[in-house]
Amino acid sequence: NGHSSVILWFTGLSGAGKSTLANALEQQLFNSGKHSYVLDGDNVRHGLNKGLGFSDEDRKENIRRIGEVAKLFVDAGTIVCTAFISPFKEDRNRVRELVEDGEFIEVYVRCSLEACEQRDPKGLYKKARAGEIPEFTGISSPYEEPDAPELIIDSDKQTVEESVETIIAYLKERKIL
Ligand code: GGZ
Repeated sequence: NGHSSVILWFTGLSGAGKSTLANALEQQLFNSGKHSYVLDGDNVRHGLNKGLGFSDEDRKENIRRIGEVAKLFVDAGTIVCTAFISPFKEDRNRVRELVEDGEFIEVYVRCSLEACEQRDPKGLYKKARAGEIPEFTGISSPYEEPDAPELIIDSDKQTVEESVETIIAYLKERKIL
């Protein structure tokens, strides 16, 4: 329905590949002359949301603020890709309601806990299993799968390039690109 700036909201477990995918998409969009911006833990949790931890309450506030910032990007006419676990349905749906119909595109980066745990690029799952990180998503804190995401990317079956192509095709079909 003709919106040119949208929120691509990537959700999924730690290690599922949300940031990797969001950054690869941003690069691909840039190459085709379309400006976008990635919000992820690196530029949000260390700045705006410094001081928030990983309790249910803090995650909720983390997502609320990110949603508000993402809305500002949409207002400014920019495609924004957000890459946060965002484990709670209610919090994601609240962001969906912040913007116009069609402006929130939920991308579920689906990957089994087993595969994420096997990848464990930062050794966090190992620490969580050892009890060194409390409330770790998938281990000791819940992840609620989306009921009706606009897109599902099976990151343990699709390459990053294939996944980016899937998203680009969706955006073209929706006339966003
Ligand atoms: C989950 C944690 C935790 C706990 C630190 N649970 O793989 P990463 O390292 O780079 O991504 C994870 C990131 C999750 O932050 P989010 O802002 O995306 O989470 S949420 O949306 O739930 O607010 C992980 C690291 O932070 N990390 N402790 N306990 N992930």
